[in-house]
Parts: sequence; structure tokens; C-alpha cells
Amino acid sequence: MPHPKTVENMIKCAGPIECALLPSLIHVTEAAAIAASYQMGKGNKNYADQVSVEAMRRMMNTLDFKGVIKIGEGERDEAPMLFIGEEVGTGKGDIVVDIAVDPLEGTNLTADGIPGSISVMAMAEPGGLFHGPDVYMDKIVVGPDVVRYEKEHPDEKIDLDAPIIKNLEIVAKALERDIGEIVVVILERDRHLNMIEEIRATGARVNLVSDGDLMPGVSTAIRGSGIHVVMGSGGSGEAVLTAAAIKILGGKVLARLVLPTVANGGSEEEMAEEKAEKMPRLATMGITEDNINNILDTDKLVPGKDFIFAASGVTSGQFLNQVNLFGGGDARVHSICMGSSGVVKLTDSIYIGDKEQTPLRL
Ligand code: VTB
Repeated sequence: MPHPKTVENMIKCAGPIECALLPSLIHVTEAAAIAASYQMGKGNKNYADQVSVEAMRRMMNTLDFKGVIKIGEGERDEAPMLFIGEEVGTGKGDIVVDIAVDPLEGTNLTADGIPGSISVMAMAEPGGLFHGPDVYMDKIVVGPDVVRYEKEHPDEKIDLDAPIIKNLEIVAKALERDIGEIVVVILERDRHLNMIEEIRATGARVNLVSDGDLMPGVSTAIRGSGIHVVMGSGGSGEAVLTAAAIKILGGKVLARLVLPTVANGGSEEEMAEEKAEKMPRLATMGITEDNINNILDTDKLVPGKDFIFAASGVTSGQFLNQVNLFGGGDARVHSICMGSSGVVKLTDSIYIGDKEQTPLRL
């Protein structure tokens, strides 16, 4: 008797990393999110970050794999844990991965108790995640409806260098609605003032966020989220993490590396200083002045074939609620985790330590 196609896909598609680590990955982001949530609203973003880093690392180091942090908290000398190059996992078994982490994406949001902070990470086979250094990426993120529209209309493609109106016209047509109904999320930064004006001039609606444009990026690929496009520059690590989720969900990211002093309109001197400091390190990753302006598409950002993504809400967000704490260490946490085979799990985990004090309540 033939199995249903879903069952065949479940058996056939998942690679060894997805099979071995997807079920546990969610515990890693959940641990980081719960730890951070104890610091919610306490005004200390560095401490909130520190506890989530510690929890993420501790949980990750209980899992049997050999991993290297490729996108992390910074270089070894500036980050005590989850620094770029740090080896994690027990080292047991055959699974070898590159890792991108952002234990607390939106530290300010957590410290101020504002929606939108998450704990997030991705893993892929070695070389499966673009490891840009700590610079920005200018980007545009759209969902699978746009990708399908581009296939049907090969002359109409989203282009990072095209006028904003052209890109938003394509998005509007792909979603079969007016530009005036499109919502674009963009970080509220001075460097985006012109872009924001240009978006508004098209008639599109702008959703300014003070921090945290990663989950909005993922949301572009989820119908009903109310977010259709994410634009603007932000951390390159966040862009790669966004791309990992977007690649699974069938959307599209276009990005380009940009030095923060350039994006933020620094002085000639500041730009020269940053260039002198960062370009030699970039060169070791194959990034030179000749190719730094190249467009990176979803497959360049995430060349991996067997990769997984997980995010857990700290404060409430687009579709992840905030962590609830019930006393005695009991907690409830909402997460999304996905694998390159096309599995997406939205979970609502409740950890009950004290069974008498915390009866399960739905
Ligand atoms: C971006 C955004 C993040 O920081 O990386 C932003 O993707 C960095 O921009 O979600 P600034 O240097 O201008 O703050 C976040 O908002 C938070 O990490």
C-alpha cells in the first residue's frame, strides 16, 4: 500500500542535521528565551543578553554534535561566550554543523518590555551559512507569492537597486492588491529617513520598528501576518538568520554588505577608520573592495542544503507570544522551528516542575 505523499516526504527529504537536531534545537532557543524573560522590563539589556547567551550555550552543550559558531556574539576577545569560532556541542557523533545564533534579538525590546524580542538560531552543514563579519546588510525581504509572480513574469523581478515604487508594484501585483494595502516594515533609523519617505510616496503603509526586523522578515512569508515587505539595513547576522527561515518558507531575500559608518553617514575619517579595521578581516572571508557590493540572494546567504532554524518569543511578537512565568521555575514559551525539508513546527511548550503548584491550564 503506498504511503501518503506527506509521509513519503517526511521520510525522504530530511537530511541528517534536520533529523538529528531539529527536535532539540527548539529547546536551545526556548532556554535562552525563558532566561531572558526573567529580565524583561528590568532596563538592563546587557544582563538580559548575558543570561540568554549563557542559557543557550548551556543547553547547546548538552547535545551530541560538533558545531562551530560562525555568526555569534562577536569576536573571541569581545564576547566571552558564543563568540565566532567557538566550538559547541558535546563533540560526540557524526553531525558537524555551522551555527548562527542571536540569543537575544532585540535586547532593548526585552529590557523595556516592548514587543518583538526573540531568541533565534540556525544550523547548517559546514559552509551552509554565509558568514559575513559584523557589518550591516542592506536588504529587501518578500514572501513566496512574490517568488511565484517573478517566475510567471520573468521581466518583473525584485531588485535591490530598483526604485522602491518598482519593487512595491511587483509585490502588490503578486499579492493581488493595491500598493496602498501593502505594509513595509523598516527599522526606525536616521539612515532610513529617505527610504521611509520614498516608501510613503508610493502610497504603501510603513510599520516602523525600533528594533528587531528579523521576525517581520520571516512574517513576509506567512499569509495573514499583515507584513509584506521588509527593507533597510541592519546586522548581517540577522539578515542571514532571516534568509534561513525565508529559504524554508519559499520567500526571497536580496542583500548587500555595507559598512555601518557608510550606512549611517559617518564622516570620511570614520569611514576610512572602519574600512582599515574591517577590510583585512573581510578579505580572509573572500570579501574585497571588488566584490563587497555584490548582491547576495537567498542561496548565497544560505547555500546550505540541510539546515534548521528556530526562534522562541521573549516578548510578544507577530506570531510568538511572550514567555509566561508561573513561579517555581515553571514557564510557557512559544516557538517556531523549521527544517530545509519543509517542516514547520509552531509550538507552545509548557515546562512544569512543580506539578501540584502548576496544574496545566490551556
Ligand atoms: C538590526 C536589526 C536588529 O539591530 O540588526 C539592528 O536587524 C541594528 O541596527 O533586529 P542599528 O545598529 O542601527 O541598531 C536590531 O534592531 C536588534 O539587534
